[in-house]
Amino acid sequence: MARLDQVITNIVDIFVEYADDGGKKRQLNKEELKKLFEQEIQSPDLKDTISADDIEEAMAMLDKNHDGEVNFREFCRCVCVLAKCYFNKRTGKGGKRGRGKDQKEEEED
Ligand SMILES: [Ca+2]
Repeated sequence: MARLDQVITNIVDIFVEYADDGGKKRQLNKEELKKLFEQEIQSPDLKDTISADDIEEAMAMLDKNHDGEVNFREFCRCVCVLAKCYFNKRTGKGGKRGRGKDQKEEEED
């Protein structure tokens, strides 16, 4: 598989695997989100952006429609935030951004 094929397949597979673990299907509740972060994010820089250690903050940041769960669309935003974090690190752009629930979502650089 090509690299982008792998990325997309992984994003969907990870979401479905954790979302269907228990509770409502196709939605990540707080416990599932915490488990996902703990097991699927190891890089210190990414952990610094979104972490299982402060699951309340992460949930508040991701749960845009305030239903207490993270749907696939909200999960994709999460992946996007993490990707931007790594992009900024790799290109030396930005700094400590992408934290907190006050972050503007569709921010353009
Ligand atoms: Ca939600």
